[in-house]
Amino acid sequence: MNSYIQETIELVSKRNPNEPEFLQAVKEVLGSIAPVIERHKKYQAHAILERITEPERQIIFRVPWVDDSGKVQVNRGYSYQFSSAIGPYKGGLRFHPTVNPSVLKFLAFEQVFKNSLTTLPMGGGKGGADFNPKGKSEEEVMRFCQSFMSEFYRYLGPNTYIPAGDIGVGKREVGYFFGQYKKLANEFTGVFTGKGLQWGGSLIRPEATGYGCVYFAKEMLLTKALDFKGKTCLISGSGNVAQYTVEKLIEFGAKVLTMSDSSGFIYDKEGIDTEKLAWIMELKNTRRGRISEYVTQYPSAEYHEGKRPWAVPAQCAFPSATQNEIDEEDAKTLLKNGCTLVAEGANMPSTLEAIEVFLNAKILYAPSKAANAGGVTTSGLEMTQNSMRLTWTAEEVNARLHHIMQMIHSNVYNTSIEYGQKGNYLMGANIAGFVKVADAMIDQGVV
Ligand code: NDP
Ligand code: 2IT
Repeated sequence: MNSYIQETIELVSKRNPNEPEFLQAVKEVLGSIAPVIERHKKYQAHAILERITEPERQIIFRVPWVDDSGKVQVNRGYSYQFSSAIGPYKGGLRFHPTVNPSVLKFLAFEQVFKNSLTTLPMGGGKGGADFNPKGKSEEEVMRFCQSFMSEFYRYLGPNTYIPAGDIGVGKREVGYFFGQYKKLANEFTGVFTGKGLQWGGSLIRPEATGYGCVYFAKEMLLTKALDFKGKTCLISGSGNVAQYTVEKLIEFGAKVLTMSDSSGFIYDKEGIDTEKLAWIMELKNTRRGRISEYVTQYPSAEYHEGKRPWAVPAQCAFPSATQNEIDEEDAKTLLKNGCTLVAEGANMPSTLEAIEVFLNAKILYAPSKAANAGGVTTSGLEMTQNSMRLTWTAEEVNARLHHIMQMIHSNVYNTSIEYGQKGNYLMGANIAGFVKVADAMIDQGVV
């Protein structure tokens, strides 16, 4: 490995002990950009790697709230403002009991390069709390969001930091955040994305990550003169990203076999069709139920408790739940069963070892920062509409999203060719995302 990269990885490991996810993301990015670091000595001369791996600002705060029984609860809130080299901090908020500095730093770090790929002017950030929304009442969720925002609002602004949703944060939570922000800041500005459609949200933002992931995968198939018709697909997760990935895959003629949640997965041999998907959306978005209920409604399907879907034979996989959900064994199983396309809807769903398996097999492997960039892209389009004080139609937003996903694909693909590894989307995405941010940092001096 290049010695500058090696030294930086050692520095990051020493500086950030006990942060395995963050270190994993740093290794994933730095491990594939050696060709550009060697070609352009300016990046080492300007200490870009040391700077780009250190967040510009990190804030940890107390979030006290009162539960329905009158008991005071305390959670921990975080804000990671990683890079503002090419725009204001932009990225989602995650509410999940596993949230900690390592998880949010990996997400914020990845977001920097993802946002760079979108072609839009957005820096990278991420935030959240170790709060578990599952099983909480509407009132508890609202009180928690308001308490979170009572501190978090200081760091926001339409030109400073514009959050959105992620795991455990959707339309409902963004509504409560926005209401509290508006009250505290006394201004109605486009400070969040993923807002309700009646008050500044963009059409197609809910669909954008899933649709974008399928658009990207379609471009990959096109490089081999293939399409989705009749292709069997595995999807993990059943939240925002998974639902709209399934919707678009059905539209493109694919056969969707699985969906999951953190308790297990369902396998429907006949395929999840539009009607079944509508039932799942109602189950998940309105009733907030478990995916296991699917087999009560559709008894010919199977439910596998405590398992992930990767052992079901299929041609394509769309991990859309969480980080490190595909390990080396899972990757080998997927390949053995004939999988030739993996497009990551979730952030960093494949371990470093699993990625190695995909790259060695030269299958169509789309890393998350390229494949799931459609969500933040459409957030960027929401910001544009808010700034212009107008709203585009669904057709217009969808066309722009589709076009940008095609541009991201060609940028990533052409970069992989430029650096001698045609079809290595990991290298292409990391180099293309890196160069724009690194060059902006050099232009702006040591800040
Ligand atoms: P949601 O909260 O809507 O859904 C998350 C889904 O993943 C649920 O089915 C959930 O199951 C499952 N899940 C969460 N944690 C785990 C876990 N530890 N093990 C197994 N399953 C789990 O989140 P999103 O759909 O928004 O996010 C999914 C992924 O996509 C995340 O990696 C996120 O960072 C990424 N992403 C999201 C974007 C967006 O616009 N929303 C944009 C780009 C990436 P359960 O209900 O049981 O917890
Ligand atoms: O990981 C991500 O890109 C997101 N959760 C969406 C971020 C955003 O600002 O829309």
